[in-house]
Amino acid sequence: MSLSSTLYAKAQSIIPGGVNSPIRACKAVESEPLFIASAMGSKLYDVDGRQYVDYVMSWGPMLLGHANPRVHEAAKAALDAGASFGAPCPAEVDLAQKIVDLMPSIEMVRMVNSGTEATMSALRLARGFTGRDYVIKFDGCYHGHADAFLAAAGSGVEVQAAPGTPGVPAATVAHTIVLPYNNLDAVKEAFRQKGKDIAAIIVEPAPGNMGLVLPGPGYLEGLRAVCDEYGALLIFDEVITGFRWSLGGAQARYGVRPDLTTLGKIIGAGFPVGAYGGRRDVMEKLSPCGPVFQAGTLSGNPVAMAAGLANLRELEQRDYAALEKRTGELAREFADIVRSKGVPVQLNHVASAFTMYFTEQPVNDMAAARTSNGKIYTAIYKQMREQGVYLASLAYECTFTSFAHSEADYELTLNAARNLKF
Ligand code: KE4
Repeated sequence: MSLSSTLYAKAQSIIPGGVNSPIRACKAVESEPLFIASAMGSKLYDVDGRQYVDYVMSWGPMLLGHANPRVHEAAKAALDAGASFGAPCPAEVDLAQKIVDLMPSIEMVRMVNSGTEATMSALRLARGFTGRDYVIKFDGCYHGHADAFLAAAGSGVEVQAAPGTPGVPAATVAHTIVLPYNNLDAVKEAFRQKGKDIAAIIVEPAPGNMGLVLPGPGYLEGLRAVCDEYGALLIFDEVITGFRWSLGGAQARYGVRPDLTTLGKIIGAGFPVGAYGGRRDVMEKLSPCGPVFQAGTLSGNPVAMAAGLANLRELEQRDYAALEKRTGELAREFADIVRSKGVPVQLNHVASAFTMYFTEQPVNDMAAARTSNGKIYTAIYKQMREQGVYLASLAYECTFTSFAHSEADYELTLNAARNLKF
């Protein structure tokens, strides 16, 4: 019995499902989780000493690769000065300044401890600023596990959502409107029905939680325009896309300016950091300068701030265009290999993220993503992991490369793909 299996058996007796986040249980791909001992660059090393080329990269944070020396040096130096002060520290100001410099739509920013906290707080702020209760989100977009976002699309006519999980009262999602992504008419209709009561639209500008889906031509611009028309706020959830789509995130790449942006993952370089920021007039509604309450014991943690700042400073030196080009080549070759085995593949790729869907139809929303053959994905996941390639344990996630992935990694990956059997 492998040490991973032994640990998993023990973990399941004292941690629900043996994991601290459900996706890590690998249930969707009919596998047991691997327990990881260490990570370096593009590699993971499990407790049984096996090496994997990692395309999960901690679900997004590790764009530089694991254990980047500059990031670790900064975190260790900060740790030696003390783990948490419960008071402001210079590193919070430095990281805030770096975020403001890199994302001009963010005039002010508040640090929190996760993407969930960031989106939950941004929604409260939008509601407090506008005095309105409704929020529009999109089917297949994930904004963390705050109750208001755990909503399933309502019936076709009634825009009101239903709870997406037990434990969320219907009342909590009564003001959540769930619409199909990439469908501007649906958004305009919702605003025709509820326009003056809608506080915000929250959207992953290019969703990564359906797998990767790209905004159609004019879609994000259309969301911007309808928010302006009705006085609602546009919130870009850039927890995945922030600093990955470009140094300025998806908003810089697509040229659409949100009113608020939520961030996470990369800004913490693997440490627990989230953030939300945007228009000064909106952010100044936040306590203590305004009436909207939000707080957090470890927000702006000095070690996490130091790591995040070192991460962004390092990323400023990196060649995003080259990584995008190389990632596209890998993705296209991987897809061609799978197609050569008789499997239909739709490939969506941007920057250092891609997703293959095993379906005949293009995938530009969750309904299309659901037509992808899950059994094919599970077969690929299992066979690639057997050959030392670590893919996302859920089909509706992105495959992430990093600045640490090498030609040898890509060659190993494609050789493993050539061995796939369906
Ligand atoms: P966290 O609370 O997990 O830090 O962030 C929530 C979140 C918010 N917004 C977007 C666009 C996100 O993708 C996420 C979290 N992403 C998932 C994977 N796609 C986290 C993985 C997990 O839950 O373990």
